[in-house]
Amino acid sequence: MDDMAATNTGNSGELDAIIIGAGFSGLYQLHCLRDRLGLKAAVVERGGGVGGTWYWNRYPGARCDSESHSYWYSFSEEIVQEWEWTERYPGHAEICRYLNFVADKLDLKRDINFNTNVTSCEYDDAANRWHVTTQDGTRLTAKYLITAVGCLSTANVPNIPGRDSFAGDWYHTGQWPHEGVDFTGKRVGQIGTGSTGIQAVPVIAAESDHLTVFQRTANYSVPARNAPLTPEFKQYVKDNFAEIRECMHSTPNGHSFRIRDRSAFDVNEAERQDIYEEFWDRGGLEFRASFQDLMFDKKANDTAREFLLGKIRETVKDPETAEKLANIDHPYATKRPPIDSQYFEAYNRDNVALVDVRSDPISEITPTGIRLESGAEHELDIIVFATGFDAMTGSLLGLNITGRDGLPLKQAWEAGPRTYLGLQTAGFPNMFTVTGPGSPSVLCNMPVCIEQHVEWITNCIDHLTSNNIDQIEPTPGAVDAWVSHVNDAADATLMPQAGHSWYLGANVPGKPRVFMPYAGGMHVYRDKCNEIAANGYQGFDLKQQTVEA
Ligand code: NA7
Repeated sequence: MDDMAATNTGNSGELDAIIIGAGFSGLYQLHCLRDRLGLKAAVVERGGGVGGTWYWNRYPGARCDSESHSYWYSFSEEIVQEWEWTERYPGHAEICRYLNFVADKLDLKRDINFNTNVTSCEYDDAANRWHVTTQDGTRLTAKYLITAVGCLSTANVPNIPGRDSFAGDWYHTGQWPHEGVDFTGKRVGQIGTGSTGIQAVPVIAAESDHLTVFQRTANYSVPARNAPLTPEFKQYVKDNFAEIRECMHSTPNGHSFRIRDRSAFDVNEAERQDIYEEFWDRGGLEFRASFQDLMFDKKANDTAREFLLGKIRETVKDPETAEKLANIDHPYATKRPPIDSQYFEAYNRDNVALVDVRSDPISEITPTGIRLESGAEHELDIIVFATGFDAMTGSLLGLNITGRDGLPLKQAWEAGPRTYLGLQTAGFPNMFTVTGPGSPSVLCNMPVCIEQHVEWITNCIDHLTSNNIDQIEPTPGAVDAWVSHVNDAADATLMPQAGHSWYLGANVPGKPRVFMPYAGGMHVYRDKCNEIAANGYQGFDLKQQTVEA
């Protein structure tokens, strides 16, 4: 068991609320329900410690792409003042230390059941209660069920023929062994060049004998320019946190920078290049914010694309490798844009090779390595699957949730997730989802949308309790209208143009293709949620139920 873990077996039986997941969402939700509303609440967590996605994502180079001074809770001035990040982007270990610090400070661990896998969640119509069953057969019962399972927590391991015949070791980046992997003297194959793969390549290249990267879709990347934080910057953050938070709460993506209010065509070609150079030097996700129309106007996006392709060709010395890396088939940032530390530079090393598996797909994994359709064989000792997640819905559907009249969530979402505000699903009374599909979630800096959701849910439960309301659930009409609004918001951007993006579920064979996150902007979404609550929870059915004895 993890050294930071604590197993709590005392939280069983009847509760007011069950929270699933002990990441950023679950921890804050427990604090709000238990310490602000005085409810009896408990968390169920499959990991051996707090951290959620960061508990599992310990692959080489695992680091957050949000800057540390925007990647933390903002609800407590005391926590902001007491905690000190060390680097511009927090690494996975530091994030876990931070979440442990918060959990200890708020005394949360005594109400978390670690190492506990949920096997089913059933709504009991007659009793108006949720029953949550765990792997060891324990049954918890509560009026409210809050899923805080994260958007990127169910690993997608492609079912490539022969996978289990591989004589070496293989790992998925999202299920990385806690003791680490020793790459010394090994021939490593890495499948996947998303945000994770792009972080892992330079680190694995430096640690292994040889690294072969199997690339299906080439990807843009901007240097992260990670560095230790200076004492001056740390002080600046502490002194100006209210202002930083105000920025995070009023921008579409919840980051601590603003999208510049200018079109790519408000400036001439030379000025545009200078601006791109400036943002390239600055590094990080802010590159996307250099002009306001990059996500909406293909021609504007093309200017960023050309700049970024130019950087790949300039960096990568072998022209053939550079062309494979620059052969990008989607507009910039229509898939989640990675940021990196020496990714393209890694291809200049003698021990790194790039294989294009779009033109010559992987046909099978053999005992000794990977074979392509052309018959080419790559001998390997270790395979790293940087192949992403069954994003946004995978972890929710994995909970085996059944709602009113035994309706499985899998059935309700057969054609794709259908929620109201990403918060609730019709037919699943008193079940709330933190950063669910249909909310801004992955299009926003996660702690910002998590805090907004948790606070909204807390205020809602407070409203229900104070008004003796037994049940809340969205009306089917409100769900239909929201789903259609989510689609319209996506269609107003260029994002649906990346046909193989996980935003659309396209990375998992057989998954319905629906644009899942809400692309209308976190600031717009926040206002809508507030307005709906202020109007007596418009679009929700609030019921006083006669509960059978
Ligand atoms: P992503 O972004 O889903 O990337 C997964 C990568 O793996 C991507 O390059 C995929 O290619 C590739 N992939 C997936 N399955 C296969 C198969 N079967 N064969 C070859 N290549 C494959 O996941 P990440 O973990 O990098 O990032 C997820 C999020 O975490 C990220 O966006 C941040 O928000 C944090 P494809 O593009 O599908 O052709």
